[in-house]
Parts: sequence; C-alpha cells; structure tokens
Amino acid sequence: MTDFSEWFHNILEEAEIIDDRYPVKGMNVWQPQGFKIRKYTLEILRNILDKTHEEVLFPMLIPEDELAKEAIHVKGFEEEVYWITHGGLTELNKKLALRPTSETAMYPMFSLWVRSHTDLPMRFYQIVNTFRYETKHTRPLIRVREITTFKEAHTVHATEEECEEEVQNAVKIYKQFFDMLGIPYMISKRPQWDKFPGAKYTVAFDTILPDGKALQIGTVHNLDQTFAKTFDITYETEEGDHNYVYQTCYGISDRVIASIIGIHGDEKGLCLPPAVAPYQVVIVPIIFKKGAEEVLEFCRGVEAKLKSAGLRVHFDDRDIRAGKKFYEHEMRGVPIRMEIGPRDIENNNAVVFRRDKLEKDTISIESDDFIDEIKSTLDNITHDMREKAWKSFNKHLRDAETVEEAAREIEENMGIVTFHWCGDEACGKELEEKVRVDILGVRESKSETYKMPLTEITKEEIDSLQEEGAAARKCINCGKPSTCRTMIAKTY
Ligand code: PR8
Repeated sequence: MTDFSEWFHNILEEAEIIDDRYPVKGMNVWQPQGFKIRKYTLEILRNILDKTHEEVLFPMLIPEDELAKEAIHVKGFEEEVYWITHGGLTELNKKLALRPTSETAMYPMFSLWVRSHTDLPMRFYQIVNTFRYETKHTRPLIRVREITTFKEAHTVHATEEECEEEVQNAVKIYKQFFDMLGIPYMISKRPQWDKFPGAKYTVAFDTILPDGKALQIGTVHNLDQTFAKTFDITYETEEGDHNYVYQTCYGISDRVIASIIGIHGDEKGLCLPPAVAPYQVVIVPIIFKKGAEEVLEFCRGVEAKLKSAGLRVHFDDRDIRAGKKFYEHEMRGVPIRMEIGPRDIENNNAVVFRRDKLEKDTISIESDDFIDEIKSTLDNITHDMREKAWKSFNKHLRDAETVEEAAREIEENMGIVTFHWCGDEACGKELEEKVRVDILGVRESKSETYKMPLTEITKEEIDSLQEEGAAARKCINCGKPSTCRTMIAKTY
C-alpha cells in the first residue's frame, strides 16, 4: 500500500469498522463490524486476565480533590482532563473529571479494601472508556479523545519483589495477547522523562505500522509506593505492623484494534486473524440456473456442520453475483471462503480460499473430516499471519553506529533504529533533539514526534558486547561507555 494513512482511513469506512463523522473531534462510532472485532479481541484478553484478575467497574467521574491528590500524576494529565462543571443549571461545588485513567478513582477505594497481608495480592481490571483531551492530531483508533477500549489492570502487593514480579507477569500477559493476534512488538523500558506520571518506571510494547511509524500498544507501570502513600493504602503485616502496599497498573487501548487492521491488511482490505474475525468462514454457493436449490441445500448442510463445531460461519445466499461476494468478503478480511457449486457437490469437494495467502485449494467434503481440516487451516492462517507480520517487523529494525546514521535511517527507511546510549538524561534529550531538529530539520509537529524508548541491556547481551570490542559499547552521542541499548523511531 502506498499511502498507509489513506488506506487506513478508507478501510475503516469501507469495512464499516468506525464512523468518524461523529461531530466531536476524536470521538468515533463503532459500527457493527468493528464492534464484533473489538468484542472478540476483548474476549481473548478477558480469558487471559480472568485466570488471575477480577473484573470491576468504577465510576467515570473523579472528584477534583482526589484527582489532584497525587501531584506528579495530576501534573502529567492536567492538560488532558475534561471537566464537568455543572449539573443542569447548577454550578458544582466540586468539579468532576471525566477519567483520563482510573488510578485516582480506584485507589481511595483500595485504601478501604486493603486491610491485612492476607488480602494481598489483589488484581483487578476494568474495560471502560476514558477521556483525554489530546492536542496532537487525532486519528481513529490511534489517537482518540474518547478511548473506548481502555483495559486497565491495577494490582496491589505486599512487597517490592512481588511488585517487580507482577511487572514481568503483565509483560507475559501482553506477549500472549499480542501473539494470539499476530501483532509483533518490541518491549522496552521508557526513559525517565517519558514514563507514566507517578510511576517508578514504565515498560512499553511498541509495534510498527506499514508506513514504518512506531505505535505504542501497551504499557506496564511499576508504581512502587507512590500512590499508596498518597492514598494511604496500607496493610497489617503478620507481625502487626502497618506497611504501605506496592502497586502496578497496566493498560492497552483501541490501538490494539488499529494494529490488527493496519498490520495484517493489504490492498484488498482487511485480513483478520481467525480469533477476532466476525465470520471465520463464509460459504458462497456457485449457482447456475439448473440445480440451484440443490446447491443451496447442500451449503446449508455444510454451514450447520461447521457451526455445530463452534465456528463463526456465514452462508451468503444473497441473490447477487458470486464475484461481488468474493470482493466484499475479501475486503472485510474473512479468513476462509468456501465455494461450492454443482460440480463440487458431484465430486464431494469444496474450494477453500485463504484470505491471507489469496490462494485456493480443493478439499474433500465426503466425510465430516473436512471440519477438522477447516479448523486446522484456521490455525495455519493464525500461524502464518503472525510469521509474516514478524518478518516485516524485523525488516524495520536496524542498528546505527552514529547519530547521523540513526537520523538518516529514520528519514529514509523509518522503522525503529537501535544504538548504544550512555543512559544520561541530558545526553538522551540532546540526542533526541539532534535527530529531530539539527539533522532532519523537522520541528516538533502536531502529528509526529520522535521518541526514544530505552531497552535495558541484559547480562547476556553485555557479555556478548564485550566480545565485540569497546567501540560497540560507546554512547553514539557523547562517546561515554554505554549502559543501555536504546531506540529511536518516528511515532504516532
Ligand atoms: C495508563 N493507567 O493510563 P497509559 N488514544 C489511543 N490510545 C491511547 C491514547 C489515545 N489518546 N492515549 C494513550 N493510549 C495506566 C495503565 C491504567 C492502565 C494508550 O497508561 O497512559 C497507550 O498507548 O500508558 C497505552 O498503551 C495505553 O493507552 C495505556 O495508557
């Protein structure tokens, strides 16, 4: 696809995912097709989370004084908060914020709920809409002012170690989730100046969309005891002491749906992973004047068998040209199309078309074994789509030895460029600035920024780098020894 932005916008409209004509900027309407993809995506996440977390639902409004309690947190969000000032004609004594996220809604309640060490750990999540008055260019699903698919998890722990473990646990959860959707990712620790307001540190998942721009698709924050101290969340230890708890929170948003659409789609439109496709199989009868009823009847039988095996199947018996149906279902990304005509019935066959590979095959439907064959084809599609997406992602990852090289790579090839950095904040900011302004000659625009999420080097990596020689371990900006490998990318 030549212009991803245009493609993305068009497909949202043509496949009836989102209608962005709603008259409030950054707030869009989920249409039935989009809503189903969203529903199945959330089902995957719920299935994973329900094993260890409990789902809750907090109010959408947060009193001004609660939101303001955690100073660093509120500072980070102050420019993005929508306020309710009136109830009818009456001005409210206390303004109410539309939640930009729910820490300050939940944690005063956690303070009431947490009593003893036996209550811990606590793990909750909710899937809600949150509101952020984004000043940057808004885009459906990617940067919205009403985030409608905000899954936020909040956990409470007795010790620092357990809290650290939970960060790793959350990373595992998101890996599993993104793997099931075939979304490739890079996991990194954000620099201190780019962490969640109030967090000790932030770990983020980034993917790359087909235009080479990075998109943050999930974040895990270690909140340490910051919020516990602000909201007085304490527990009684076995010895009878009162300690502050440790907390984490982690979230994903509509961007996951944007990634499913953007990463797997192609010139023909959507290409949906079977797990989230509204229809996993569509059956298209190939009808001629003679024997039409027999074909329809036969297809109904195939439909019933696949449905009873738990698959989401649609029998498209509309009285329109088969070619038109093919076009529509390809555009909507249905993973498998079965075509059945009189000759197929005669031979006990069906044509199976794979949306991901755009390839046709003939299968036997003589016995019910074909049901398993369709199921395993769906599994193969999931697998192959994931592989293809990772291949393309890896092509977008490159190393750089100098700042100029890093900037040039981004300018010419986009994607994520990795290199060594000393870890110093002033040096990091200077580097970002050099890439952004000095080299590319680009001033921060409303639609694009350059981010520098950091990836900490693991022990094994440091060992292998020592073999590479000293040059490989120097900060590409200041030349001091490098403790981190970092990355820079043009981001959404
Ligand atoms: C938290 N608190 O809030 P986070 N449009 C679409 N997606 C967005 C937008 C937007 N305007 N803004 C952020 N996201 C924590 C964790 C509870 C849960 C995405 O964290 O502020 C971000 O890319 O990092 C991120 O993946 C997710 O929402 C969580 O937001």
